[in-house]
Amino acid sequence: MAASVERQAGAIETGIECDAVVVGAGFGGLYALHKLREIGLSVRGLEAAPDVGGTWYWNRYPGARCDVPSLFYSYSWSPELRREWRWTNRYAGQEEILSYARFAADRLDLRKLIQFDTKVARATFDEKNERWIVETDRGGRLSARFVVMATGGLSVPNTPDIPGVADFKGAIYHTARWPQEPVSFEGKRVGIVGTGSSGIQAIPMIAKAAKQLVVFQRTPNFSVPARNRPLTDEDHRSFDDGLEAYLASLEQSDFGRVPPTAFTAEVPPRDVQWKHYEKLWQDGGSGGFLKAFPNILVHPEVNEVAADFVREKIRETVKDPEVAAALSPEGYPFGVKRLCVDTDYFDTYNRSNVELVNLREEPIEKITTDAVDTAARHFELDALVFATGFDAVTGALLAVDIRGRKGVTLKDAWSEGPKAYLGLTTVGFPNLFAITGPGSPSVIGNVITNCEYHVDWIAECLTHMRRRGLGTIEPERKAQDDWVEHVAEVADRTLFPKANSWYLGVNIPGKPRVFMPYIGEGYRTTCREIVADNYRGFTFGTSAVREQAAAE
Ligand code: N01
Repeated sequence: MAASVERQAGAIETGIECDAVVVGAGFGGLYALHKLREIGLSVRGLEAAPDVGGTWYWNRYPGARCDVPSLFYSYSWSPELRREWRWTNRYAGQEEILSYARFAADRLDLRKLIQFDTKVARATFDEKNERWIVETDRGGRLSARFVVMATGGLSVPNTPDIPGVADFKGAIYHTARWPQEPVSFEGKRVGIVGTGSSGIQAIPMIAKAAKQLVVFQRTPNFSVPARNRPLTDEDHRSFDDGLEAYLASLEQSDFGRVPPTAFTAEVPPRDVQWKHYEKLWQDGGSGGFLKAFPNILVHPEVNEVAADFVREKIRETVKDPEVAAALSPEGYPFGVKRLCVDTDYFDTYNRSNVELVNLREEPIEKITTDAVDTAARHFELDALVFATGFDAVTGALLAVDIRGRKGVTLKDAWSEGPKAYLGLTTVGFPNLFAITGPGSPSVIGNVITNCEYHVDWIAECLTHMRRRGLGTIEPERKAQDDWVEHVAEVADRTLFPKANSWYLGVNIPGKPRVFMPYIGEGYRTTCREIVADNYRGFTFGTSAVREQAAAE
């Protein structure tokens, strides 16, 4: 394998030959570049944005903040990075997380490997030469044995096609494509569509700045308080004291949101649950809630108590009972759409400049030059914010025209839903890896450590291939089908499919309704066992050996 290829600053890359192309320079892509270079591969990164950071580059809307505690939302693999970086808040804001990504890229000297402002348009597998030809929107063309898609599970924004939106003369923003320059809402009448995690974070901040804020809500969401605060020396000390155990637990971690005990655990008495939820509410954060009882995401009776608890909190917080009722999620279980974490979200509806519009009762009919018209009312606005989410998990993978063996497109291969063995590889697309792809824990839990695990797995696999002179890897059809079935079966045993969430792709018109993340326990154990069993379920090609031998 060739030595590392460095980028010529500003040049449009063409004719580059390398071992691996890494698409995306978020946390997954940056670590992939580092790790693959470390094992001796020549690597090249391509990134659509002008900078590193991935989702944290784009999602710079007011209030954007992580809901995984920052001490854990960090690379776990590097003691140096850990020593040299000090988080300031329990939950880091977007700016600080982006600074951390920049710090990691600089400290690891990765920028020279990345071509920024460059989108991958097409990746075609050249069967004869067993290489991927990667073409960019800037006319670049690279050839690589391996392609690592580190394109992120939440990176392609979803903007609903509301009649008249193109006529709106005021400013239009999407939370996932927020401008670089400061946005001022002072003195403005602002409308916001969407009350998922992004909307729930942005609404309190916009409400403080705007003259008037109209929230267009289709589905109320469960949300719990973040109780963000500055980290103290004691917090850092206690994290450091527990570090060894945390790293060991990651190694053993099975990620799963639904533990094996979920199906046998007893139903705890309502008052026991209520008391526990009260403590969790005061502590803040979503992690405790989702693990409060082993069967909380499986047993409807247990789940309903958590749902009642949050509804009660909404009633206690929101002064107008009608608004409180409209904000209360009903008809789907607690925690099976991504649980939101907020700062003063429900309290914001007590402000006199904030109005909630319940789209279940009065759907949006059209947008005009200066207003949003619902079935019942006319709202004149100066600016509109779409907090309408993403084409999640598969969106960024399918946005690239990927063609595998016999010219089959990934779009066709996944027309009935994504099919990937362990969420990493797909039949017919040799040497193409997805980091946090569908059928892996992907967007569940701590995405940074999920990414790290996939990168380590891929690096180990490529080392294995090099040692044995293997040319290609791809899954066997049966192994892939069995895994896809297993992912669905695990989800079907839980309450997750009972909500119309982006986990199922239902937010995107025409997207097959398939539960995309793997939510069972045992993911890492399964991956380890498969490797130990000589990569059970994978087929390796050996033609590169012959090529190499011929060349020598
Ligand atoms: O997107 P969402 P998000 N008309 O899909 C509504 C991560 N994240 O960007 O539910 C009217 O959750 C839609 O309504 P409905 C996190 O994983 C993390 O908020 O489809 N409304 C919903 O209310 C999160 O889950 C953090 O009925 C329309 C909203 O738009 C994921 O990103 C922060 C509509 C979309 O909610 C996505 O969150 C932010 C229409 N036509 C994001 N179309 C943290 O770490 C859609 N909606 C804290």
